[in-house]
Amino acid sequence: MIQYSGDRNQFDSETSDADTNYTDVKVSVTNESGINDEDFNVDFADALVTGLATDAKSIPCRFLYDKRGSELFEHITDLHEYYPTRTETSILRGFSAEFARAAGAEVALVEFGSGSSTKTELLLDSLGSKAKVYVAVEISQAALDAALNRIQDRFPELSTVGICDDFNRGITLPANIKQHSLVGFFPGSTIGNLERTESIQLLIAMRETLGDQATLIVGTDLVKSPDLLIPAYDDARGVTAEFTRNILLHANYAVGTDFCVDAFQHQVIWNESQQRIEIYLISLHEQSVNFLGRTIKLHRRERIHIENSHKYTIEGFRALAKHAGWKTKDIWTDQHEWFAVHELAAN
Ligand code: AVI
Repeated sequence: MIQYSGDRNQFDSETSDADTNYTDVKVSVTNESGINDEDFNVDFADALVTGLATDAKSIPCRFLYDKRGSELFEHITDLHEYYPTRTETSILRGFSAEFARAAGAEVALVEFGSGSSTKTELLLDSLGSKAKVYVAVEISQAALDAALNRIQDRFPELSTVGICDDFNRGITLPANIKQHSLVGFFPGSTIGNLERTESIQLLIAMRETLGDQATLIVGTDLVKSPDLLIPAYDDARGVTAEFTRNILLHANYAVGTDFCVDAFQHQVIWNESQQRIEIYLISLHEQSVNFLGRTIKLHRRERIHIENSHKYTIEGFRALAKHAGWKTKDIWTDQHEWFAVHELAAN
């Protein structure tokens, strides 16, 4: 954790009730970053202190998703070059009727990292009256509220539960949903943004959360030619570049860094041996970044690693799921075999 040299509650300790009328005074407490305490993100600050201190600089990709980042990601999913969303959606359209026929009579659907919950509607549509409860686990409160309002309007009979948390942390489900058949839903190839060992840990945690009788539906992007992969992460209109660079604006806002965003270029690499897309921000010239009393120097062409997006073969992902204690059941894929939807069973 970060050690703060300043006293973050200095204002409180130096001011007494006797000399201040609090009802008339609007107090804005700032810390050493110059940012209001309520906006300051300690977790992000911690990650920047660690990630920028070494030669191999990095910022964790979870910080891509502030309000602007989430909006930009929604744009990415509509881009022609970004095939995963529309491909997975078409697979789910074909698969959901078959899945619903085989599902139990009373289903509780638990979605991890639900975002806008768009794909969920396909499953809920097919499940019809079998769907009793929808639990959405999402780190962004705004995204969670908007999605649950929309789902509730479309499916008025369904009980909805929102859990605003990071699904990587281990989620506790409401006790009363255990009476239903539990179906976990983890679409979008979000699992690809984790390292392989982290993916195994997450799949183990999901099995613990969902219980012995659960089913888990996971979407994974498949290994394919870099001719398709690179443009998917480096589109002609530059939306993905803006999405990546927005992480620096997020840092400026939430931690008080002074990143000059225009001095960084988005770079995408296909790492063949690791079977993953790697995204970096490259410093266009020698520069320094200041925050929390530190100065970080960057050479010309020095890069900051922002994100990995692992691609799996069908067999590779099934082996990983088995390693995490899941039984592998059906797999659905598209005609080009660009994307796969896996059905896993806890028992
Ligand atoms: C959220 N995640 C699955 C996306 C991906 O494809 O790895 C994030 C992304 N980054 C750039 N474009 C999309």
